[in-house]
Amino acid sequence: MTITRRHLLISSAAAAAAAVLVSRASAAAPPLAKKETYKVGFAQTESNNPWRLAQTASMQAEAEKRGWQLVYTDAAGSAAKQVADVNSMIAQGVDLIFLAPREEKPLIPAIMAAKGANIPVILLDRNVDQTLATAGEDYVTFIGSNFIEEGQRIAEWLVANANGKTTIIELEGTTGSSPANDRKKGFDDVIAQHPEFKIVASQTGDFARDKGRQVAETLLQAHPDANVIYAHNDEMAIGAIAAVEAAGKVAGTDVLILSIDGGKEAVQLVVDGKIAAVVECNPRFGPKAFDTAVAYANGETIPALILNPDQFYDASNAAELLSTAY
Ligand code: GZL
Repeated sequence: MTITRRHLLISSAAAAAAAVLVSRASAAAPPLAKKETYKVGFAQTESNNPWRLAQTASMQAEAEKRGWQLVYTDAAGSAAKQVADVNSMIAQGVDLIFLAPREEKPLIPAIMAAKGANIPVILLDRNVDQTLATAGEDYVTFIGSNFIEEGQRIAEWLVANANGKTTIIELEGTTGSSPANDRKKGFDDVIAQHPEFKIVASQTGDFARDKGRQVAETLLQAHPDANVIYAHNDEMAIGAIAAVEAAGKVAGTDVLILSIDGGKEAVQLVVDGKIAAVVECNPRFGPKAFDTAVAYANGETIPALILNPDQFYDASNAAELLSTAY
């Protein structure tokens, strides 16, 4: 029988599937040996906004402080490249990988490849589809915020403070990412319990300022009656302010702007009255991430979720807390 290219493709797919099945078979996540210092990977999603830059800076500073070698990669917005980045870290023989999975599903093969190479993975900031990978088995833990709660808190603030502004445009984060999925779920589920509120449009701005501005401009033209914009992050909220003003309206007076991240620029805009409320999502992961790796190496039990507390800012506290914003 001649071996055709089709046979080879089928056999390699079967081998990949078998590898995933095999790697999921073993119950525990790979161990981390106790060492003085480590060579660790940090696979970043992209560097397209201040939040991601702040996260990277925090990880690099912590590695520097501890004298650990950091293998840093930037996937430039591509989940496929992030998978390749993780595979390159595996090939370099890192001791552990810190991964911020850009989207919930495409990074699963990377997590399983690391497990198959006996390299532990700690998820930072973004999570993966929980039906496809399990903390404590396929990766060590997830460190980050409760994105559903972030969306809920913003919606509950709006319900309590709308003063008749109930027609909502939603600017979603990166499609397929856990913060976008969960910030939408948290917000929309609360709004659904209050029939006087209506989400008239919901579209991704990819967590980016200019895309957020463009999408907000388009949606404001389509829905001139909209008087609330809920952005899944500060960058899109700041872009939305520009769109509101380009439409000849006043942010904070004609249109309430709601956001998540709580960077200094957004909290200042709360002080200025242009953003009504923002839930913090702190990007400074370094200390907690590295402490968790050391605790894991020391044999401590690591919980499946290590949740960061998120500050809430509105006109009542923004001026007082501005200096503490990241
Ligand atoms: C949230 C993080 C999000 C931020 C955005 O943990 O993944 O990605 O909210 C960033 O600003 O792009």
